[in-house]
Amino acid sequence: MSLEIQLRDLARDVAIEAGELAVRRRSEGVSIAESKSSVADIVTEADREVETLIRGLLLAARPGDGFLGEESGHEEGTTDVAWVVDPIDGTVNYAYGIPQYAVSIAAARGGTDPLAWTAIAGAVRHPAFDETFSAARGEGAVLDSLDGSTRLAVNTEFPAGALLATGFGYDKATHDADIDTVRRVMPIARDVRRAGAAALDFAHVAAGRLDGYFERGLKPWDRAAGALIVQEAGGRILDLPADRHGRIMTIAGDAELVSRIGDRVSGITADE
Ligand code: LIP
Repeated sequence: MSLEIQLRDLARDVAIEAGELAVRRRSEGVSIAESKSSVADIVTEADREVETLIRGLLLAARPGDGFLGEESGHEEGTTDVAWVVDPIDGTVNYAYGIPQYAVSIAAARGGTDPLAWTAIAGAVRHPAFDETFSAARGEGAVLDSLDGSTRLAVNTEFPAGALLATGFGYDKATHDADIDTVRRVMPIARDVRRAGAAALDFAHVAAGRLDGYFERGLKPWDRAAGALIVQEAGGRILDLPADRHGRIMTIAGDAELVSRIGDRVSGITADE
C-alpha cells in the first residue's frame, strides 16, 4: 500500500473519530473560548478539544510528523510529512447550531515553510451528514457515506450557468471588495451559495454538488484537504495574487470554469 493511501486512510479514520467528539460537544452546548482576529472570528472550547484529540491520534500513529493546526499553531517534525488540520471548519455555523461544519485533515510534504507544502492525502468529514470525502494524490477522490463508497468527479457542463459557492472573511473592511467580486462573477453563475465552511465547499465541488467555488483569504487549514480532493476529482485549483488586504483568491472547479472565474475576478473579462 502506498504512503499516500496509508496517510489518506489514517486521516479518514481520525476525522471520523474527531467528528464524533465535535457532535457530542455540540449536543452538550457550545462555549466560546475567545475571539481571534476580530469579534466575529471565534474559537470554541470544542475547537481546541477536537484539535487536541486529532493531534494525539495522528502523532501516536506517526511519531515525528510535523503538525499545523488552526488552534495550536505549527510544530516542526522530524519526518518529511506534516499534518494540516482544521478541527472544526465552519466554526460560526457550529456555534449557531447550523450542521454545516467539517473536520479537515491533510498530510503534506515540503520542508519547513507551511505555505510551500503540497498535500498528498486528505479527508474532510461532515459528521452531521455522516459523509467522509477523501483523496490520496494520484489515487482519485472518494465519498464514503451510508450509500457506500463513490468516486468523485467535478462537473464540466453547466448550460444554465455555474452553481458557485463563495465566502467572506471576518474582517468587515474586506466585505465591499468581496461583494464586488460576486458582482463580477454573477454573469456566468446560475446562482451563488454561501454555506460557511470552505472544506465542505471544496468537497461539494469535487462531488459535483457545486460547479465551482471562490474565496479570498483562506488559511492553509481551510483548504489543504479540500483542494487536494478537488484536484483528485479532476478539478483545478487556481490561486490569484493577493488583494490590497493581502488575501489570495482561491478558485476551485473544472479547469475551463476556473479560468473564466479568474478572468472576471482579475477584471480581464468586461462585465456583460
Ligand atoms: C471559515 C471558512 C469559511 C470562511 C469563513 C471562515 P473557520 O473557517 O471555512 O469558508 O468564509 O470566514 O474562514 O473560521 O470556520 O475555520
